[in-house]
Amino acid sequence: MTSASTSAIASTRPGTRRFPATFRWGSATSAYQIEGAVAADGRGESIWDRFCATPGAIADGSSGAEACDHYRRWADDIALMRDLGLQAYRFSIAWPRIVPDGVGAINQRGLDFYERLVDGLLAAGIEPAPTLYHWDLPQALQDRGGWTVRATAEAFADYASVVLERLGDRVPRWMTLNEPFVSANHGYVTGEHAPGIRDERAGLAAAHHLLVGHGLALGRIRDLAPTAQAGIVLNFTPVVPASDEPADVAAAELVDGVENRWYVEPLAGLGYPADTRERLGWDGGEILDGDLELIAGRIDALGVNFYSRSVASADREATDERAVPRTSMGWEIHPPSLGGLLRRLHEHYGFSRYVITENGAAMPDEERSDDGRVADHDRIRYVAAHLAEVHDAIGEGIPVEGYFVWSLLDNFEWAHGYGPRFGLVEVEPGSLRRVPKASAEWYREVCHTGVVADPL
Ligand code: GCO
Repeated sequence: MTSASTSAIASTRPGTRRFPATFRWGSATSAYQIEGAVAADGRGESIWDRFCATPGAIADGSSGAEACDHYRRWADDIALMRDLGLQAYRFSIAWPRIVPDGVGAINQRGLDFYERLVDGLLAAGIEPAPTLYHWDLPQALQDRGGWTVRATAEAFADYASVVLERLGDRVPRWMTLNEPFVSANHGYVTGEHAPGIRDERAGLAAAHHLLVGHGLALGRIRDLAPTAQAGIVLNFTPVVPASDEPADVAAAELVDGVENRWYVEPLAGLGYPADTRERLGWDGGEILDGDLELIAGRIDALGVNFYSRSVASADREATDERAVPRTSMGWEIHPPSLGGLLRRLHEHYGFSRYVITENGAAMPDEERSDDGRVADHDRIRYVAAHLAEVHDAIGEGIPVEGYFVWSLLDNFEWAHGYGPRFGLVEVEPGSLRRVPKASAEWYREVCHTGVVADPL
C-alpha cells in the first residue's frame, strides 16, 4: 500500500476520488485470448481451436494459435504487471492444458505452467485471481455433447479438483466460470462462438449444466482450499426499452430475463425467473433434485463484468441508431448503467461482496504521442468514468472490493479476431512486442495512489 491510501473514500479535492486502502487494482485476461502455444506441452484441442478453423467463423480468419504468446512470455508479462503496479491479476486456466481429453489423464506440464505463473505473480507481489473456465472447453467433451450434457458439469468439477490440489495452497481467490450467459447463448443459441451451435433448447440445457458445474466446482474449492474465497463471474447488460410502449417494455423484460436474471437469480437462491421461463417455454427437464440448492451455494464474491447497456424493441429488426457515444465495437458508452447495476444487484440480491472482474473498451488507438505510444485518452476517460460510478457505489455502502480492467494486452477478441483492441498495453503485430499505451501510464498512477482524478 502506498502512503496515499487511507480508509477514507471522500474526495481529496473536487474531481478526484480516493478509493479505500483495501480496494484491489488489477487487470484481466483469459487463456485462449493471450496464451497461444496451442500445441505445446501436451495441451489438448479446445472448442475454440476447432471453431477458428471453420471458414467464416472469425472476422479476420485468425485464431488464438499464437495470440500474444503469453505461454512463453509469461515472465516478461509479470514484469510488465509489476511495473504497472498491479495488485492483482485475473487470468484463466485452460482446461485442455490440464486434462487434454476433458476427463481422464492429467497433463502435469499444463499444471506446471500455471504453477510457474502463480509463483511468479506471488513473488512479484501480485495476487493471482484465476478463473477455472473462460470458454475453452476440451473438444473431446464437445464431441460428447458439451455443456448440453450433465457429464460435462461433473468433468468440470473433477478438473477443478486437479487444479485445486496443485494450487489451492497459494491462490487466495478463485472464480469458477466466466460469463455462463455467453457460453450458453453465443455458443449454443446464436452460434457466433464455439462450438457454433444454433439451437435454443440446447442453450437452455447448457445454461443449466454450466450452473451445475459452478455449484459442483464451488464444493471442490471449499473442500480443497477451505480458507480461499470463491465466486463466479457474470456479465450484465442492463437493458432499457426503446419506448414506453408495452410491447417494447415486454421485450426489454425478456432480454433482461434471458441475459441477466437467468444466471444471477438461481445463484441468489431464487431459482430461474418464472416470467422468463414461461416465455421461453422451458420445462426445466434438466433440473434434478437438489440442483437449485447446489447452484445457490454461498459465494464469497460476485464477479461483475460490465461494458455497456442495450436497448430492446419489440421490432426485432430495429437497429439502435441513437446518436450516443460508442466504442469502436459500437457499444454504447454509458457509465451510469454500472452504478445502477451495482445498486440493483445489492438491493435485490444482497451478495456479500462484489468485484468488477471486467470493464474496459475497444478504442480506435489511432493517435500516437511523439514517442510513438498509443495516446488512448478515450480509453482513459471510459475507465475513469466507470470508476467514478464504482466509487459512488462504495460511498453508498455497496461492498465493491476491486476492479480489473479488461484488458492488460491487446488480444484475440473471439469472433472479431484481432480487430478490436482492448489493451492498456499494445501488442505489436508480428513482433508481439509489448508497448504500454497512455492508459497504462494513467492506470499505473491509479494503482499507486488509489486516487482517480477526472481526466482532462
Ligand atoms: C468477456 C470476455 C472477454 C472479452 C471482453 C470484450 O468476458 O466477454 O471475458 O473475453 O474479450 O468481454 O468483449
